[in-house]
Amino acid sequence: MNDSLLSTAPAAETAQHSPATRHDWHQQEILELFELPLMDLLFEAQRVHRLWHDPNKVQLSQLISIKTGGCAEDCAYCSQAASHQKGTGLTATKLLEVERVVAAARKAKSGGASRYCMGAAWTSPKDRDMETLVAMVEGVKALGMETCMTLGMLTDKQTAQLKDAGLDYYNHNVDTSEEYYGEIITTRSYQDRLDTLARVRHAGINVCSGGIVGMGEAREDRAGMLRTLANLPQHPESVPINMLVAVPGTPLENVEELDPFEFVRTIAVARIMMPTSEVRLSAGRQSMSEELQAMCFFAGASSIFYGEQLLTTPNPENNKDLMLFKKLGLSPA
Ligand code: SAM
Ligand code: DTB
Ligand code: SF4
Repeated sequence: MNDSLLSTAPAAETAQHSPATRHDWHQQEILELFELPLMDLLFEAQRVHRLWHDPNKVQLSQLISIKTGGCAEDCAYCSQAASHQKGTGLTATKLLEVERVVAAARKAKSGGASRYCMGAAWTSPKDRDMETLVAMVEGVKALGMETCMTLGMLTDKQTAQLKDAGLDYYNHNVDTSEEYYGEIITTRSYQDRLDTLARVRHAGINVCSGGIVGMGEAREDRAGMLRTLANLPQHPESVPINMLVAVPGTPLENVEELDPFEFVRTIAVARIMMPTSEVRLSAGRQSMSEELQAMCFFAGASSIFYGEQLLTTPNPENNKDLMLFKKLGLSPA
């Protein structure tokens, strides 16, 4: 269906500079999108989605935690902050060996993932770790997979080293609105995050940046987070929208659950505001029904985290996802 439209859709790189991508969003008009009757919002999101994406394809990214726990930051949602580990009981690990990471990537590729995303519980990498990180990027790339890393803040030199190694994407989330940010993280500022994103963009690495919803924030904050992302000089190529995984022992363990329709609305508004980006239905799928996930795809989600583990928490098994894809007529991009 819709083959003629799809075959003429411009490549996402070209589209980034098309008039369809706006960078001057106002809070009020974003809130007006959120307030639309759900059917109108979904219809508009799906219309925009079809201009730039194949509606029946979903990109699969797989995660690995290359260094777990013991993190000096205090992100309230995170199981890996050293200050929450007494409560979460998580065991910290050292940086994994390159061979182990490449072997796990090979397995992810044979399971169907096209991008491998390596995450470390760091404020920022140490220079002494760069050689290992570079070898990981080279090893995973050599398998023919896209590479992504999320390591915290980077210096210019580290960014250049990762670019030279062939890193395709760098993930660094703004997490929430500038206004709500201080309720969630006190150890580094919103501006620190924007600076890292600018550094990654400047180095010519694709940007992956999104955030988390369901952390007790208001709709204004969800709108504000999307405003920050869409008003960057260039939209992030990937926008992960995470539903909070409320990990026991973290300060957010008892936060009130977000209404699932509000989650769908957030995906739809992200799709409308950043039409050419990949919008990723990210953490939280383990506790979502198939129907809710299907609604997220209709709202414009074009990608998921695939594989039975996220970083420290579970994700649906491959078979379960593949069965859902079959029921919905979706296929991996
Ligand atoms: N330490 C690095 C950093 O924070 O930049 C990289 C890894 S960190 C775990 C990557 C992202 O995962 C966070 O920015 C957050 O958006 C997401 N995340 C972490 N814990 C989560 C949770 N419990 N639920 C949903 N998303 C989570
Ligand atoms: C992102 O936005 N979500 C991923 C990835 N980027 C690094 C991480 C989700 C983590 C969920 C909680 C956990 O497994 O620890
Ligand atoms: Fe550390 Fe990243 Fe977790 Fe924050 S989200 S505590 S920076 S691992």
